[in-house]
Amino acid sequence: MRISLPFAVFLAVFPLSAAAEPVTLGDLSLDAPMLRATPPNAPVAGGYITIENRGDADDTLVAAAISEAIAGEVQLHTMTMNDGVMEMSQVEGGIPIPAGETVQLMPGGLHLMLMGLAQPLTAGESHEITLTFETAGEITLDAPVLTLGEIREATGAEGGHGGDHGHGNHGN
Ligand SMILES: [Cu+2]
Repeated sequence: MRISLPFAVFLAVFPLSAAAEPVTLGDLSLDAPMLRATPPNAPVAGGYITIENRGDADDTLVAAAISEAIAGEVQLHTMTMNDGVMEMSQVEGGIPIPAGETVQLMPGGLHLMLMGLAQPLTAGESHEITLTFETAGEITLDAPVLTLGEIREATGAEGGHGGDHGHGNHGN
């Protein structure tokens, strides 16, 4: 019985560690892509990733895509405060990834939004998501589906009202 506890902990932790392996695309380093698990009949789901630009030139995340079996389209969203209410809207012209900077898509901030979900996203699954950058080009990454709690832990996102409110409005 003394052996079983560390082994169980290893099994529980390993999937997250594996998902955290950064991937290089040109001057960009892409880390921890993830999708948010949804309740049944949710029309949308959030997607998150951390993008570091190690180059000397700005780049832009111009598009994201996923299989039609999962969602109709993937939009690039931002959250803004409007009269005390967090609202989300599409980012015009894509998400800038300035030279030398790291841009983190996370709950309550910039995020990918899967629109027209064909099925609920269940924690433990993973789905391929394709990102297109103006300069670095295109890459397809395997993004695990995580619960909001797991995503907040992984991204350091605030557990506050804002992120939940925007997505709850839109997503439930
Ligand atoms: Cu959104």
